[in-house]
Amino acid sequence: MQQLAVSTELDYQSETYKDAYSRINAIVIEGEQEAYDNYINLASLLPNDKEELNKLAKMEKRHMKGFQACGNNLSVTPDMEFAKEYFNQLHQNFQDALAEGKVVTCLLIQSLIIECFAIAAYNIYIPVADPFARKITEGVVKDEYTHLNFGEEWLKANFEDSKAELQAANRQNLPIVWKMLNQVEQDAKILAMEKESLIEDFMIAYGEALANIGFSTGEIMRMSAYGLRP
Ligand code: Y39
Ligand code: FE
Ligand code: FE
Ligand code: FE
Repeated sequence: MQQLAVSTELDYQSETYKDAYSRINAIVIEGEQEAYDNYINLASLLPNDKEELNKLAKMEKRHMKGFQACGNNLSVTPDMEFAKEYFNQLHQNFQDALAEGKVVTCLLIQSLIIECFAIAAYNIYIPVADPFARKITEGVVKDEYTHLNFGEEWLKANFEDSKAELQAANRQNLPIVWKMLNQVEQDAKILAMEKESLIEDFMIAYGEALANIGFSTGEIMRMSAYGLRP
């Protein structure tokens, strides 16, 4: 599926664009803030990787500031209340796993699912973003691959012990991502981001991650379509 470069047809100053941006921009800002919190919390579960995880957390904080600047640049006030609600379920599931010391579930939620969601969203956004936001997002998406890689490497090194928990956590959390995508479909479309492209890019990134960790093709097919209702 190809996304045409329609950026020249977009009016970044129109009320329609700015209204949709107030929610998408807020989601991204809230997501980056939650990613920061999640890596700080992961550092407490994984003392051996504390330094690395604190570094990833710092990157997320920088991303958040970058996206706040993107909203500012368009004179958009992000709807943070909407965004907090938007992340509520994934947030709760991460907190529950954290309280039980379930590091594998925490890694699946943040370093696989949320990072792949970010990678898909940012790659689809870059060609249609305003020039200021495009530059910021190009820098950010490179970091997200580093974050995804951290999760992949850790889970690969602990694959046999993690496998069952990964499958359970996938079952619990992947349907939430599809629901989240459906929730922003209309706003994303106004920004010239098609849901089908987002799903496709997510599936590619997530499937590759599961393969790198050690899952078979059959397992990946079952896992990545779980809860998908287009
Ligand atoms: O690791 C990260 O930086 C992830 C927090 C950021 C997630 C961003 C979520 C983007 C969803 C946007 C949906 C637009 C259609
Ligand atoms: Fe296509
Ligand atoms: Fe980030
Ligand atoms: Fe990240």
